[in-house]
Amino acid sequence: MAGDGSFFPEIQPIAFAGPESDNVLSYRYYDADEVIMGKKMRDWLRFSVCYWHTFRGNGLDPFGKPTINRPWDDGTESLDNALRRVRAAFEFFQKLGVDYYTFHDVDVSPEGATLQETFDNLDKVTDLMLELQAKTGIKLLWGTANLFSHPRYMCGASTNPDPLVFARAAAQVKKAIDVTHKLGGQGFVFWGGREGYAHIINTDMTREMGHYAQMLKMAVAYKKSIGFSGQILVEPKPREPMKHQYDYDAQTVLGFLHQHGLYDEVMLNIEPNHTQLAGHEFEHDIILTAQMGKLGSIDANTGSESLGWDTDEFIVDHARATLIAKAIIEMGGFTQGGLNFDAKVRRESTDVEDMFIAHIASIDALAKGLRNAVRLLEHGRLPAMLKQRYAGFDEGLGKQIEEGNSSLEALTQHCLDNDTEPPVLSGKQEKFQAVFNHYL
Ligand code: XLS
Ligand code: NI
Ligand code: NI
Repeated sequence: MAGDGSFFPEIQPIAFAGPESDNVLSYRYYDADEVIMGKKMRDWLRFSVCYWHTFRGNGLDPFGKPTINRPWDDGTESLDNALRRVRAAFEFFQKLGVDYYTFHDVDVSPEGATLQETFDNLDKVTDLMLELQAKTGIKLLWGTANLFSHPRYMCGASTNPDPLVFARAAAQVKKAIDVTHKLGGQGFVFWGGREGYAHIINTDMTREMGHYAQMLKMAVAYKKSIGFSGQILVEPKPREPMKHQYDYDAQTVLGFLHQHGLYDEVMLNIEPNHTQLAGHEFEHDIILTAQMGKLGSIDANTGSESLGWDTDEFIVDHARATLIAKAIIEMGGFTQGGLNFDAKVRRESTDVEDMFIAHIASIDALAKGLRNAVRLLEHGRLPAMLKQRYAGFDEGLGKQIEEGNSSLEALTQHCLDNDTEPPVLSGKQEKFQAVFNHYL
């Protein structure tokens, strides 16, 4: 084990035990090295544990104090505590059997009295992370800079009205890209929690968005200058903490990237709980970006229909997991992204084993989703039904429209020459839903 195996003495490495297993500390559907549709399950799903919830979450909520105390964490911001936490984290990743993890700079290492001291701390902690990566084979999916917790960022980081705050954010981004590169990370995420506003009356939106685009351009330029080959990602979210956030949803971000000439440089990291907050259904932004070739990675979580905030719950629903897996397979799998559990145990789930059970249950749901999606796609019935629905665009008049070879005049003439109402074609939603359920 990564450390001396002493952080989780009660937990054995989690193994595949098959669908009949009633052991919640085993996998029923996730058999990492099993090849399905030409790829190992681990390579289709590329599971990742996030550091912030799983190793820094303590159950604090706006109404109550922390509920969760971990035996390896003494609650201080000392370097020793940070280093011990890293050892616990790697043992957790290893026992769970995931290949990847993600982190913010401030999750892993304490901020110092000066910027230089903060950088030095991060160097020391990432040295240990690099050592444990080499020892365990666990890899960094992506890194990021936390540009939202510190009070200096209360009015935004890249969109702050004060250029000195922008500069400070830039320094933090540069360092976070440096350590991500050092650790061989496959991506770098921008989640703009404070990039938005609390009231429009004191906000110049177009200036702020322009500044944000400049930050992304600097990151792209810097990435190229140091030979960092990971993807730069933006993670949309419509609100929380700000009342309005600029990266509202996937379509908004894609339009923003286009506007600023960043479309080909930046991918999207989609979190379904954020998609739900934007008023869409869970799967909407994943399917949209997957089809457009812009789905870089997924923050695998879900919200509660009855709650209006980012509850970051683990996905356990097989239908939803199947929709995600289908989108991943249809885009040919991830290249540098994965399924990152940006999810937390409930504040009432205070046992150490709950950390394992939560991840195992979600890994298994997504693995079941993958198996379902493979059957659905290999069987071909649902894809054929979908293709049939649009068959009119495969030939003749439809093809001319789709390929841009028609005009209002030509179509008017066509309608006058064939002056009858188009036939009524059923949308067949219930049939599609019924067939989809065959594969769950
Ligand atoms: C918060 C975000 C955050 C990002 C990383 O809602 O999901 O956790 O994934 O900064
Ligand atoms: Ni996220
Ligand atoms: Ni979130």
